[in-house]
Amino acid sequence: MSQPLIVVLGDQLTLSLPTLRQAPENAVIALCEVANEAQYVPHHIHKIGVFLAAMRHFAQTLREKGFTVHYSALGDADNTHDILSEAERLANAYNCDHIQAVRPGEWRLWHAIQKREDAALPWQLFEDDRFFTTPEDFAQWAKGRKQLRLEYFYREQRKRTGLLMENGEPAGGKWNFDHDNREPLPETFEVPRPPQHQHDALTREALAVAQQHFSQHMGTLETFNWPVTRRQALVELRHFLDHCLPDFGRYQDAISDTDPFLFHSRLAVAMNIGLLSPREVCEAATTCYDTGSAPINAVEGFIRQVLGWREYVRGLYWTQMPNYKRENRLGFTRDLPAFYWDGNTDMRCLQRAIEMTIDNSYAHHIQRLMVTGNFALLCGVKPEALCDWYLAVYADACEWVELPNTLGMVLHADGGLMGSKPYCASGKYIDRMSDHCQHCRYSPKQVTGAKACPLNSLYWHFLETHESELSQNPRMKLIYGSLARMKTEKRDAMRQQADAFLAQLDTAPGYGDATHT
Ligand code: DLZ
Repeated sequence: MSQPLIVVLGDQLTLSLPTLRQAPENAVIALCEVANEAQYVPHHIHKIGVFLAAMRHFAQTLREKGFTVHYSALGDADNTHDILSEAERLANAYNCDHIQAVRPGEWRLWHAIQKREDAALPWQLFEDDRFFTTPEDFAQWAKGRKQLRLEYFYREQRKRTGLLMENGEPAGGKWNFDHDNREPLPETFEVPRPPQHQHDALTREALAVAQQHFSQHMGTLETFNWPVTRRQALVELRHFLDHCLPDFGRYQDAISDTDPFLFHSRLAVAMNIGLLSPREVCEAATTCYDTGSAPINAVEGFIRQVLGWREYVRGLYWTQMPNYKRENRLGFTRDLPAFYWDGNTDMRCLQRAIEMTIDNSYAHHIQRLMVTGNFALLCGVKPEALCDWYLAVYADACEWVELPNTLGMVLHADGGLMGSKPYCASGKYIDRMSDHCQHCRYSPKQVTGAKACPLNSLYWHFLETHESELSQNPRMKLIYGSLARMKTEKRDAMRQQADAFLAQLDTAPGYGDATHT
């Protein structure tokens, strides 16, 4: 009788997984902790802690449900420390005749499994149906389109799912409430405190293993506070709906010098490893609009992120890989500045975004896009280096979501496939949307001179450097008009200022050293 070994990967911790739904009685379920997955980029220690603790809890849940489970722990003497070979070793040990898995979250693993087609032990891959759309759905939608704009994809998903729809029309009378979602924070404000998740014996054990093997990675486990069970994930969801969602919209783009989470959801970690389903999250949010506990701009902004953006970047990833990862249309060559690993810079916005990242393995999307992302874009950091950094440092970063966001959205390295223009900004933007500048030694009002915010000259330097690729973009015409009207002496001075800054950045200690583990 046929007997499968069913591999459940670290980001597939969902009981309704297709392989588990139809598992025969004799199936052996394998979860494999392997060193390769923690080290192929130097993941933040919280991220490793999340995966190890959540996988251990999920194995326990599966056993309680009556499944036969093999758990390969990092400390096992016979662990091969590679997912595929570990699965094959276990399949042989249990006399299984084939291996089943759900599409992995990374092309790298998917491709490695495809290459095993002719192996003695065949692999059978199932589609991951935990998303609203499949890669095939996205490919169908993308067929024949020159540009793959989120807005049209998102509207189609709203219609298809009926989420935030009223009699076939968008709830609130509009598809998009972005205009209402750009308020900076008031001078004084109170943010909800995130729930504190208790560490039970299994979590403590998993964190001790992470500490034992990966203590040199970014971060310290003293501040670890991520949900690692379904129950804890539901607590996070309830907290977001009750305390954050009502103000999530208006302050969606705001940045604070003191608070890392503001009104953001912290749900991506739980969603991306499978502890929450995007559908239940979206349905819960729309209920808040239906019952009047959250306004339309907040709920629409949130649904746009989960039903729109999250599905869109995943579709893009699967339809564009593997070439997407090699894209570098603006020809960036700079290494990642060393301070991305320790926050040791006197640019306050970058320092705080990186310190918060080190503390929590988290930064909200505007910090990722407009602070660490914008600086890398203006300096021309090579996509590979920046993508690896984002993948390593954020607990929610799986490649399917991280890569398009970093390479396409942040670095505009895909030639505008996903973003109609680069998200470049000067110090003025940071000053408008945050309270960083009042704590900074640089002034956002000055473009040249010792006190000038480096972002200002870098901004114009970026536009000048990439004039041939960007100046014909209709959304950039206005800014290139300003550049053209600028006096030559002013342009020269800005260029010199930016060049001097970039030269000292390149010679800073640790520059170009990629071994920050
Ligand atoms: C990120 C991560 C880590 C740190 N460790 C493991 C692991 O030990 N076992 C595992 O199955 N997955 C791990 N992951 C997640 C993987 O790197 C990868 O993102 C997914 O397996 C792709 O589906």
